[in-house]
Amino acid sequence: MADLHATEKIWMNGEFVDWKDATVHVGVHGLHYGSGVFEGIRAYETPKGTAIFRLDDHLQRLHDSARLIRMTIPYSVAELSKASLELVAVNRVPSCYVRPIAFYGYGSLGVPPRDNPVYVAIMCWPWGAYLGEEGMTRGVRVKISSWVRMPSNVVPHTSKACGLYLNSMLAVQDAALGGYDEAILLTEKGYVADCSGENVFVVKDGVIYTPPLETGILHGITRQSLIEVAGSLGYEVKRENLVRSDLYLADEMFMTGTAAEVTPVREIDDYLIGDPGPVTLALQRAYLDIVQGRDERWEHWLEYVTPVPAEA
Ligand code: PPE
Repeated sequence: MADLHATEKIWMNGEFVDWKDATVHVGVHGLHYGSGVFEGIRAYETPKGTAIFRLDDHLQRLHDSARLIRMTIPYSVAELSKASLELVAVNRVPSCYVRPIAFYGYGSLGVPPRDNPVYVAIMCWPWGAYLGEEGMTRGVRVKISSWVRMPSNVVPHTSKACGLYLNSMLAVQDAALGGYDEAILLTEKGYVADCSGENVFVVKDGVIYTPPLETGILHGITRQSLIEVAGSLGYEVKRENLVRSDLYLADEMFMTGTAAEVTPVREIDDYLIGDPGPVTLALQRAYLDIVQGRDERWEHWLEYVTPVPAEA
């Protein structure tokens, strides 16, 4: 997990403000009720300069997340895309994490938002390996949580909504207290959903499995990318419901997410999976090659930042 390393500017409601000035009142609706939506995007250093991975797909998901909670974001995908690219440029960070957020602001309190404006901000800051450098090479230890993933008829889990992350927070805090790196949440029926901040994949007898979207998981953009990339490398990928024994008996297991990229899992509930296996390593390498601009077949997923000249 990352400490916030301040960069120079934050884009807030249409303008660039200094990092320290990007503040809100304690009466904002989003703070009281978690009524916001957010995204996590990464920008990478490539041979042709800094590029943001699947920027418009993330911003479209932000709009979809908002629609699911009946919120209208007052900036289009194109406007937010331009703002994100400019933000990374003005902050002069070669690689970073980009965090757009939209939430109900100051106006009235009480559960239904009324005259609350929708505030929109985009931050970016350097963020290294989500679960540590060692996790990326050796694999992490994960634990199935006793907290169940919120079912889609309680809140739409396909919305990357702020309030939903209490569910993830409880799960990952419990896992950390038990000495594990990350938590896996199951659905009420006992199917594998996702981790606190990643989607789950296992490999068994050469076939790759991942839970289907009907499970009520976040429609991960890394997940979706990896499914396509794995297919192009000749692997069979099945979207199937998994139960906990499928994880314990897996030949290989890994997690995907913007922050976590492709992180191997070496142990689940103290069942040893082992060192990252050949499929995991091949997909991790393929993903890093793509996001870092070393594989031109997937260039269409990269949006290049136009550098701003250094001030005289
Ligand atoms: N499931 C959850 C619950 C989730 O939060 C994420 C992203 C994913 C799956 C993977 O989605 P995608 O990034 O589109 O492949 N989690 C963000 C968490 C960051 C945070 O801790 O804050 C992320 O990876 O940006």
